[in-house]
Amino acid sequence: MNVPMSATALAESTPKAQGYAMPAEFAPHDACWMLWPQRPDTWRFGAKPAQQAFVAVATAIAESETVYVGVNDEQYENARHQLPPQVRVLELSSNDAWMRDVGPTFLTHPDGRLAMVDWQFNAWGGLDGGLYFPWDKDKRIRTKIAEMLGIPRFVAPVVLEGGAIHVDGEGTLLTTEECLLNANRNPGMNREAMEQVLRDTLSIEKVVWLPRGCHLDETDGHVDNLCCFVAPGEVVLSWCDDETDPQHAICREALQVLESSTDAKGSKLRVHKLPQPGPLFIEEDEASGIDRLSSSHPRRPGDRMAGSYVNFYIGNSVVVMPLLDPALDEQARGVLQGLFPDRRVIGVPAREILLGGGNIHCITQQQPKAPLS
Ligand code: KQY
Repeated sequence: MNVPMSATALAESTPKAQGYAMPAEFAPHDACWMLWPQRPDTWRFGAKPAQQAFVAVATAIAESETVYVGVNDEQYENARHQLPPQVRVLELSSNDAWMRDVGPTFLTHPDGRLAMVDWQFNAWGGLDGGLYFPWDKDKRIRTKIAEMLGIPRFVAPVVLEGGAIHVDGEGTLLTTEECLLNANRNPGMNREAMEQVLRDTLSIEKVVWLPRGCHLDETDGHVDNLCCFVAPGEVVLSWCDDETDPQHAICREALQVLESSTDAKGSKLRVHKLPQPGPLFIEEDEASGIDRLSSSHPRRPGDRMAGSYVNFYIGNSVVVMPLLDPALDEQARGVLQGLFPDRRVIGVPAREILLGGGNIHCITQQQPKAPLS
């Protein structure tokens, strides 16, 4: 019987109807999925410095779970050589390296089964503000992973990237209006219609809508760069004290929403603040190493980058956080260590990842442990 490789459109049957739900990132994992950076219009100097940063991230995560890195064939030997032996390298074509967004949103069933959601993908905005063209290989990644794992794939009718959502695993989802309701993702869709899709797909009950994501975030405000759950009922929010910085108003707005929201269980949310690094700008010598193509987002000297310590990955026994600003790295590490007393917080130099427009959370995707596996 060929059930595992089935693809189901939400109109036929929903994950919720079948008993699946999306677990929180802090629930146990079986593995973490990543991709290998190589395109020279995203990553400077032929992606060599970014590859070193990805190796450091994969190595840190591999301390507590299996890490798979998908690589285009022409980079297979190089990736295999650079990554340590405990990291599993496999051929998996992609247009770039943002597994959070092009990879599966995994679901688990109380009886131990695993499934995934296959969202629509248009490279963060399609031909209206999207980040590159084409994105055909990215679009096939979820199907290929479903085949590899032999799990059902639910095809959702909305454009959504994994970095646009966070869940607490107890019925609450955090997102931004700026991204999910953007005309370049889901034109004409309102909150109610989107909430219905999220309920049916992820089995959540309550959506907390933040108005906007980080200032100048090229993803149109992914929540994973601004705010995330660290435990049920607790979130960490990137925080900027400088009233002259446009990020300040965004943080205040988000804080107001969070402090006046309750989660799916009716409990008030506790908000922890994490300092914002920088502001950080692309340097002349950094931009000079990046190819400028008309088919991709320009990365120019002086452009402000949406740096944030919130863009970290929660592994089974580690938290892997970006190091972005020597003046604040240690303070941010201390905050995170306090929030995750049972995990070791590992800082990885991550400016090279930020130069590509995202960070550690954006390049990783957890595969949860199915409850009875
Ligand atoms: O925020 C994320 N999840 C991904 C950032 C992708 C940036 C593409 N250049």
